[in-house]
Amino acid sequence: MNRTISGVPAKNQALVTWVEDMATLCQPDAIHWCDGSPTEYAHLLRGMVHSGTAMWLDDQKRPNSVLVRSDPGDVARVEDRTFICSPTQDDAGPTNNWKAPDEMHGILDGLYEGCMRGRTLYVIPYSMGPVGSPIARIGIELTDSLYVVANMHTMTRVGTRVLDVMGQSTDFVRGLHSVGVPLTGTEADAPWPCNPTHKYITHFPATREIRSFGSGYGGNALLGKKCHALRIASVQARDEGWLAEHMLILKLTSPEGTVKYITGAFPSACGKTNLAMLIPTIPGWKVETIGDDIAWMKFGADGRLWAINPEAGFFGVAPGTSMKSNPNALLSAARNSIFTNCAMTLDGDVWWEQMTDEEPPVLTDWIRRPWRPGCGRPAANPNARFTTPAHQCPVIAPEWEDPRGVPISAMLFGGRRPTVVPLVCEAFNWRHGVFLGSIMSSETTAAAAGAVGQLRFDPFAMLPFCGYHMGDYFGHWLSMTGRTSPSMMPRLYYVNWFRKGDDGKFLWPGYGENSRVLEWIFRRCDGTADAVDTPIGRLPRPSDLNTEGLDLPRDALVELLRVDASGWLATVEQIERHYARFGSRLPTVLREELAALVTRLRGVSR
Ligand code: GTP
Ligand code: SPV
Ligand code: MN
Repeated sequence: MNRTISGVPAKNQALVTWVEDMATLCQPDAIHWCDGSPTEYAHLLRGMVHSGTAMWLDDQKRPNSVLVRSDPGDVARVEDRTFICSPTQDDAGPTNNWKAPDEMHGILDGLYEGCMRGRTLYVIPYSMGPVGSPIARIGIELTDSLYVVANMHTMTRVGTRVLDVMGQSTDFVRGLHSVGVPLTGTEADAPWPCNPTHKYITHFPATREIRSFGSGYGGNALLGKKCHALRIASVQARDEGWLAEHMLILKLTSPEGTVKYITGAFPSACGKTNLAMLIPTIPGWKVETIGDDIAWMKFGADGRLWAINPEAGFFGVAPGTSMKSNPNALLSAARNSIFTNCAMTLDGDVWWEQMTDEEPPVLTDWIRRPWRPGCGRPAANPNARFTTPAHQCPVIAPEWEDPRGVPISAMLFGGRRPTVVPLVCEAFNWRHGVFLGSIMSSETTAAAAGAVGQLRFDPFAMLPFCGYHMGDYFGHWLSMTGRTSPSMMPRLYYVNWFRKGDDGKFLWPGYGENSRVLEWIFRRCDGTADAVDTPIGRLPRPSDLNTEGLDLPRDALVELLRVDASGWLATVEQIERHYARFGSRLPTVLREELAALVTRLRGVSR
């Protein structure tokens, strides 16, 4: 077939052959090799506007930015259509959907056949992590979605320099993505093409392949993010002795000028972006951002764990982001950004719930309908997002792209827990901390399709992202401490910004006030803050937290730091059922930790 080719094809023989094979299968009209240049990005945006996928925002208010409205049926990750196709079902474990690799390839090949007719196949060479860094990894995404290419430009490092580093190597992750809507006749393309009946987000960890079909949204389609940097990378990390985690990375500087780096695992839409760029309410403290969603961590020669952010941009939750809650996120997205499923103001800017104190009198909502305050529907989709270059963040740390990464002093685990879990709790030691990570649970959010607000276990915030058996994953975490001396390991903390009072309101003000908890953690790492041993871990007393200037009733703080022994005992049965899913692959030390917790709790509640 006569197919136009634009851009500069790679010299890498394995890559060229694979691209040809995939083009033979998908039958695009044209192939474009992405160079990652600003010219290319400008061309992508113009193309999206031309096809009706995107609209320019007002150039004074939001320079070089567009608003994209997706199909209303394609607005979030689809966990029930996500598969880990490891050679055996046991390798995928009980928390992942599984199909045998051959069977899945058979299904997908049927769907991919001719799926790009009438479209262009874009070849995106990308690096997760600074190009050429020893920790960075290369992937190639093939896609027929302009929206995906434009987002990958911001979220990863794309282009010719990646191909240069790659040389003739065959060690790269192969990702194939299609929206699954061939253009066969003369009909106009949909503004947001996606396949209404077939959606598959599939991973083949053994061969480092990703196949995604039918959706164009976020983690379903931007394959560098969850598919590569978490699901495939978690398997590589297991095999090679490192960690690929759903974690923010922040830099915390004390008034004395001492620096510590902290990571935090929170489930989707549970506060990573907010914590990563918070403005402390306590004087003299400073938070700077390294990453807001993913951390890759390896041991350095010094025995410490060093983390890099494999991404180059933020794909941040828009609703709730305001100059009060997270000014740094809003300022990051002031220009050069792609807004997806936000509402639009009359003067050509974006808006979403809680962006401003007063709601605009009239808007166009995310489904292009007129919207007025009080009309009973949200103006923006609850999973509306902004795609923004990380370097635009006013508090991005100067070392955020350091190829060596940053050394980690503490790791946080947290989720949305209206009851039981206190504001903060320090693990007694590494294995107790791994226990806490393994029993993390949180209310579901709009980041994934399905019901919102349902409590589920989400160990290490990795439930939808772990590419292998979760029981083995716990074992991998436990094994980390054997790779260095215990004093080199980060301290582990369970935090909860989301505990609610009897009135159903959050007890803790959150956001910038979370710096008070960060201060305590910082001082614990330095050995200068006190804690009391409780059955669940080490907790600050109210007087151990810096509460100067905090507008919070004393009984609220007492409640936030109360160990609810009967509440914990009431969850033990659920934890046992959660653990039972992992069968013989559950490390015995975790069962021992649970038994020890029960003994300690019974001791106090007697
Ligand atoms: P993903 O990008 O989906 O992985 O999410 P994320 O963890 O980065 O979530 P993000 O920081 O964007 O927060 C999502 C929601 O949590 C927003 O609606 C915030 O308003 C809310 N949120 C964040 N921090 C806090 C907090 O400290 N307290 C309360 N009550 N809400 C918070
Ligand atoms: C998440 O859901 O955790 C996200 C957004 O960070 S997505 O890229 O869609 O996975
Ligand atoms: Mn995420």
